Amino acid sequence: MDFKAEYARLAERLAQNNVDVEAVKTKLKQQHIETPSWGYGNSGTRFKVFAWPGAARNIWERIDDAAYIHKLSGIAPSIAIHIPWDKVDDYNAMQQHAAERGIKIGAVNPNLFQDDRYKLGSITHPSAGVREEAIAHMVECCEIMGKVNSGLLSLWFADGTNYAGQDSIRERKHRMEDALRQVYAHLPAGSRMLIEYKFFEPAFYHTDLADWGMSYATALKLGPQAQVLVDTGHHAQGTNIAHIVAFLLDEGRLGGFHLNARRYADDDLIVGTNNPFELFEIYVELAAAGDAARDVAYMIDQSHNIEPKLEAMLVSVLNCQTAYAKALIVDFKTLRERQLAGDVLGAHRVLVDAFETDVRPLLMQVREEKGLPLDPIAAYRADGYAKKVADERGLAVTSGGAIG
Ligand code: PSV
Ligand code: MN
Repeated sequence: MDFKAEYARLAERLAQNNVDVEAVKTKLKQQHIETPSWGYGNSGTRFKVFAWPGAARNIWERIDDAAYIHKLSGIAPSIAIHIPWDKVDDYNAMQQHAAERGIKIGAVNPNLFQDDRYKLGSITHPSAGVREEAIAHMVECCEIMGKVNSGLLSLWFADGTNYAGQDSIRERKHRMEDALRQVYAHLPAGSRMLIEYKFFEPAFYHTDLADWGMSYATALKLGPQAQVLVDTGHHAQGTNIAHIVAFLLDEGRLGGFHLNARRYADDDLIVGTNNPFELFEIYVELAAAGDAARDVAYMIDQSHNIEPKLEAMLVSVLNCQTAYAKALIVDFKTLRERQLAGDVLGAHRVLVDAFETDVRPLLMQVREEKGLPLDPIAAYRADGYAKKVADERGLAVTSGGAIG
């Protein structure tokens, strides 16, 4: 495609629509999507994990893969880690390995759901001994944050109950608050605690942090370093996530995202595949919030089952770029005028116009200015990296299922 001519036409049209194209390009160049270490290894459903040739086998290979996605996309300069999946003896070496490849270690995620002792919960467990072990693990993660220079402790709890009467919901709430208060005191200076919610699974009667309101109330009690993490897959069907995003942004408590496309439950599909308009709506709220959205962290949280790992991650990152670009080119001036005039469909039309705009020439222009491949997916497909890692790493033996 002769993108230069198309870009010139698009830039002209955007300028007529009250869009500062240079400012849009600057924002696109600063976009930052974090990829998860666990998205590079073999993972799938609880029924079956299909091994992928070349899937990363350890944190060093996961960092290599994350750096490769950053090299192609230019907007994925950090990798989230999950402890103990990514536990190492030498965290300096981990940070160094990442730095040499041009990326950083991002959010540190404690794992409070895979140990036998957590059958009845982690920090809400009826036994004080189990709760103490869970707290100690989170404190260990705060220490790791210091070692890898991470500013985010990202928390998700599988805690909840399966039957009415199984445990006291209110007491569990108090246990949760007590534990988080203790962990909060160990956060490195200037860092943040992100509190993720999920309305079901693996507990099905009640989940201790079931929705954004519960995470928000908890964050308010803890202090300004505690914020809410919105995992797009963790809502009931039909929930308006853009509304939650707008509300939390306005309250200064939107800490970050786990991005994915939810079809029925949780987080297993590539963000922006079946939900491009939903993703756009979310980015419109972020773009409209301007500086108030400055510190929001964007992280992919997906577990690919049948997709090639690297290409899936690249598509995920690029889908976020496309959605952000479309949000940035919204004619916010006309939108506001139409909103104030009560022009319901006229206002809606402004968003639809932006959503229907082909932003590929704009993204190519941005990539060219950043010295990146104009079409990262074509570059990936033409490149030998996937074949090289498949030859080197081979096909790992997998077990029956895994969390995702
Ligand atoms: C839980 O479903 C979740 O979304 C949490 O963020 C976990 O840390 C992640 O998936 C990985 O299992
Ligand atoms: Mn998540």
